[in-house]
Amino acid sequence: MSNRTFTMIKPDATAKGNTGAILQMINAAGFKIVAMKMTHLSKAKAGEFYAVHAERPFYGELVDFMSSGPITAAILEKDNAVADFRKLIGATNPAQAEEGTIRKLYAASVGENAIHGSDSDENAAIEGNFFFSKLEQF
Ligand code: 3AN
Repeated sequence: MSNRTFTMIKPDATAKGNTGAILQMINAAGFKIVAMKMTHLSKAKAGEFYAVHAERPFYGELVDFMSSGPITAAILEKDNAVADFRKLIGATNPAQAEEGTIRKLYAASVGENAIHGSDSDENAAIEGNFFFSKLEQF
C-alpha cells in the first residue's frame, strides 16, 4: 500500500469556480498536497494521459473535454491514499455517487465529472510523474 495518489480537478469544475471548494474538501479529508499546478492540456497531451482508454467509445469525447480548459493537477499524501481518495470523490457517474462525495456535489455527468483520482498505486505513480518532475514532488 503506497501513501500517494494523483488527482486532476477537471475543466468543468475549473469553469464553475469550484477549485477552491474541492481543494478544501481534499484537505479536510486528511490529504496533504505534495505537488500542485494549474495547466491547460493540449489535445495531444490529454490523449497521451488517457491512452489506456484509446479503444473505449468515449475516448474522443474525453480527450476533447480534458483539453477544453484549465485543470489543476496534484499529488496527494495520506495513509491508504488511492482507496481513500476514490471514496472521497465518489462513483464515476455522479448519479450513483454517495452523498457528501466530491462528484455528488460538483459533477454534472459521467463525462463532466469534476475530478480524477488514480485507480491503483502503480497508476498514481505513472500519472504523478506525467505532470511533475522529481524536483516538483515534495
Ligand atoms: P474513473 O475516473 O472514475 O476512474 P474511468 O477510469 O472508468 O473512471 O474513466 C476515465 C474517465 O473517462 C472518467 N473520469 C470519465 O470522465 C470518462 N468516462 C468514463 N466513462 C464515460 C462515458 N461513458 N462517457 C463519457 N466519458 C466517460
